[in-house]
Amino acid sequence: MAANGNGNGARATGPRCVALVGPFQSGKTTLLEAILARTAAIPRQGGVEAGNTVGDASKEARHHKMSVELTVATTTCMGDAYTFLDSPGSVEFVHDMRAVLPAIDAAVVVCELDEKKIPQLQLILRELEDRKIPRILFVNKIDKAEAGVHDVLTMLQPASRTKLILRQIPTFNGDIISGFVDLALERAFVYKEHAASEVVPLEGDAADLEKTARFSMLETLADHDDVLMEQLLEDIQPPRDKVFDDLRSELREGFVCPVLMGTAARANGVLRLLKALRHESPGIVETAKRLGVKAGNEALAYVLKTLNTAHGGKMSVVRMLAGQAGDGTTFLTEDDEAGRVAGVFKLVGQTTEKRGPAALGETVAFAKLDKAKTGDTLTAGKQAHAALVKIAPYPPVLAIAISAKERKDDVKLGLALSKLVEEDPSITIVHNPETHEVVLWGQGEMHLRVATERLSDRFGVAIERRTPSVGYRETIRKGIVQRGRHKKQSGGHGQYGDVVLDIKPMPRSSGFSFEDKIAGGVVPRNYIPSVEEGIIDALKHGPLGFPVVDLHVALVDGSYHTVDSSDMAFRTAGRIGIVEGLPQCQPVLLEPIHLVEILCPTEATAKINALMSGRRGQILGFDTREGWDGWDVVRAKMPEVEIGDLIVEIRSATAGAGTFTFKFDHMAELTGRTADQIIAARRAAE
Ligand SMILES: Nc1nc2c(ncn2[C@@H]2O[C@H](COP(=O)(O)OP(=O)(O)O)[C@@H](O)[C@H]2O)c(=O)[nH]1
Ligand SMILES: [Mg+2]
Repeated sequence: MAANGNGNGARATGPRCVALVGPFQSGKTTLLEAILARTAAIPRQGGVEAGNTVGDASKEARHHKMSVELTVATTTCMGDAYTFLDSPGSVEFVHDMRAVLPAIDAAVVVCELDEKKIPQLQLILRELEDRKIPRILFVNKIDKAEAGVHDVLTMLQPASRTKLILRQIPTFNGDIISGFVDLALERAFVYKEHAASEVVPLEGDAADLEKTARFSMLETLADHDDVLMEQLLEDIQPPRDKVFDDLRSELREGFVCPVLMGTAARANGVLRLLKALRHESPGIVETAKRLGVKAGNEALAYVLKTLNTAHGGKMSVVRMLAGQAGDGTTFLTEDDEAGRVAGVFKLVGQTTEKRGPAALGETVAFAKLDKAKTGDTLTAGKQAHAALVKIAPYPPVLAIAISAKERKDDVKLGLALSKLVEEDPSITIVHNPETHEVVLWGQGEMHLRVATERLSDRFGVAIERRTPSVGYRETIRKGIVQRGRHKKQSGGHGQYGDVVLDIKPMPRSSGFSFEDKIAGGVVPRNYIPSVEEGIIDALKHGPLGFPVVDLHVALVDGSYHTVDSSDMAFRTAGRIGIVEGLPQCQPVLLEPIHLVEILCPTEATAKINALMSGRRGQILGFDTREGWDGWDVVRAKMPEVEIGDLIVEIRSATAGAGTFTFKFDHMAELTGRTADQIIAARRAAE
């Protein structure tokens, strides 16, 4: 138990690292802007609409008017250095957020009073809860909030497994929220645009509301503090310092999640938020403890983000978890050399400023750590520290096939792709040996679009993109005995090979098997492997245009010529046997069917079921999602081709919160119009 107010000691000191997280469009980038302006890191607060924020300054972010990657900005607030990490809220870029979580002291979860965004908020809070990261909710856009004060917790609590406590209540001027009462300070404030709020007397209705709200805040705190509980029962007013101590220790212990509010766009409520961070959030000492870092002299750092700039320079944004490091420090990753630091920088978005060595707790960029990747644990010295945490990216859900527009860029593309993955491990690259496609797997449409934009903007490779091929196959429905004869007599040496093949269909997923049934040496033994090779070669491309599977071929008869027969000739004979035989075997298309599991908020389950049925899905059933109130799991079998852009529709049916995984299940025969179209398209492409 925390208890008694002195459980966690005084306020943390030293440099902090705080992530701004939350649903898409909740105002994180705007809040960062307000914080930077408030702390004089920038002269004036820019806006997302105006396209002049520190957060969304990359070419891709400006272009799409949304955050598409992590922004790092360091500022000074009341004498302490604070690095804020503005994380993209879109689920497609969520790995940028997840990757920083291990190294932060606390998260500010920016949210709105909007029912539709609750599932997304829930997803983010889950992640923070699971990783035991202290978090403060900042209810933004309070200028537009329609829900009454009393609705705040009713609406938000279902998203949080940790008890929320309302730290502030709004005050009104008519219908408009004009300020707030801080329940711990017991002080009323009136918002001033882009300036500190003004203290006003706490009186009238506000004073009554404050009493009730404060009491319920204290009641929640008392759940983990027996002394406070007794004071409340005996109607004793707890001293203000005691309340602050409890707020601090219970936040750090993960017993509560305080809720503050404001309007980032006008910098309202921002100073209070900064003060809450200053007084209540933990610092590097607690964070290192959370991560199990053994305090030593050796420098230890965690890579929050990797960036390859257009000019070829590489930057690793790190948080120092132990010791200090600067120019010339050589680092190891968990399993390799990371490189030697050549330049230490302070970051404010796109602006970099050269600085001295980085001390414990600071968040800086190191230049030239050639092999460091996002998520790596870096150690100076001879003995590499084990990886502190490895956050596996979510499995990718959408793919595109890409190629360099110009052949000469092929090698450059290869290099650029490996840098892309180093920066963003939620991208996977798969080479399809059958189709020679390079397939880029990612977290959604925008994610893949931004990835290809980066390939051209940052790495200078223009890209062409296509829908990746589906792994169709074909098989046969009936058998045949077919002769394959290759005979050429064109002066000099001729060519002669002659085989008889017994071709038979086999059950699904038996692949291909070959059998030698030659008796009496009618085909000499040394030529038989060549016959098999010829067959295998022909099966790569069946009569419908796809690889042929699930058949058995026996070599039953044949003949040879003492002079003209050769490996080559028998190879060709084997090929001819297949090419001439298969069209008579009722070839049929096979399509891959996957087992799909969709996770969605319950209110979307019916929509999801309809969506799956509409895409030739066979629903296997649905269940409540274990450990997740208000969520379901839908299971279905579905053709691969229908899964192609499934994520786009799942997200639109679930306000971005739903997701799915899939796993190959079986190949199924496909006939009729759909099959005809696929075969025709294949022919047209050849
Ligand atoms: N009314 C109002 N709008 C805001 C506020 N904060 C942000 N916005 C707007 O909300 C939208 C999303 O903001 P942004 O900071 O990009 O959200 P992010 O996706 O969380 O980074 C933008 O159009 C902002 O101008 C606020 O406090 N009040
Ligand atoms: Mg943003």
